[in-house]
Amino acid sequence: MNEETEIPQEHPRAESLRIRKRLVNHCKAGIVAEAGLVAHGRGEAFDYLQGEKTTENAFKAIEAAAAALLTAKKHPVISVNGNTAALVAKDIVKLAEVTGAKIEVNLFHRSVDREIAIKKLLEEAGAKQVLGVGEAASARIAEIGSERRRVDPEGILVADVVLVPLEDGDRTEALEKMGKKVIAIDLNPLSRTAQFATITIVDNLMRAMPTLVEIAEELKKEDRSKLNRILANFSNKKNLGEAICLINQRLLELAKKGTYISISPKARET
Ligand code: PTJ
Repeated sequence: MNEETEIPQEHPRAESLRIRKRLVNHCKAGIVAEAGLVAHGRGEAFDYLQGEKTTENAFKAIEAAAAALLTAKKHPVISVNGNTAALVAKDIVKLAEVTGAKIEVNLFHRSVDREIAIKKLLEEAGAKQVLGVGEAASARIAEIGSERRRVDPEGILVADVVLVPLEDGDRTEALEKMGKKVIAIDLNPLSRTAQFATITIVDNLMRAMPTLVEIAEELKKEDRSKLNRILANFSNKKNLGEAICLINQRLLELAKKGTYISISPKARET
């Protein structure tokens, strides 16, 4: 799949257009759900509001997420859906290697064909084992209404820490009720997922995942007491509040500067 074609290099939003093209191509290839394209649009809007960069606030959550993955008591699981596979397959594999996490396909718009296509993509990216495909998702989580309730008995069902990049809130709430730590990556700090998760990384998946790999590699060298301290000092409620304030502040600053007011500076002076 060549997502580079047809996007002019000099276009001011070339990178954003390339990512859209990649998602559309992966949708045509049966990896991304049609609804995944809509979800991406919502994410883009929130990314815009946050200046399209990893904030200090997101960095704190990434550090806590790495600590949670590295201190998992049973084993952590990275839950993969269509958008995540299309955007960060290689980082998923790297993160699984660094943290010892298992990789499980778990879809909202479930179809076995799509599960198989996602598994193949992950294997091409280097994954040795991919859970949750077809009959392997033989366990059920009763509290979840959607098709996401079908899980692998060797994966999400028994995991104590689950990373759910790009999610719908119901499953996050159900997994939390089961006593699992849920790490979400969601650009929308107001979403139900963001609000219910144990640790919410309010950042773009494409920036957050490589950073998470890097931080996990660094923290892996530290002793457990340091990791426990990072977790104890992290408050998701506080962090989400800060993420919302940051959007507010940024908009106020932009409005003050008049950056987006379409009158000439001269006219503004008068
Ligand atoms: O592949 P499937 O069948 O599991 O379907 C996946 C989708 C994404 C369709 C499903 O999980 C869904 O409907 O999700 P929602 O409820 O639309 O939520 C997606 C959230 O992810 C929204 O809050 C978006 O702001 C956010 N989001 C979208 N793209 C990104 C993102 N967050 C981080 N990075 C992104 N690139």
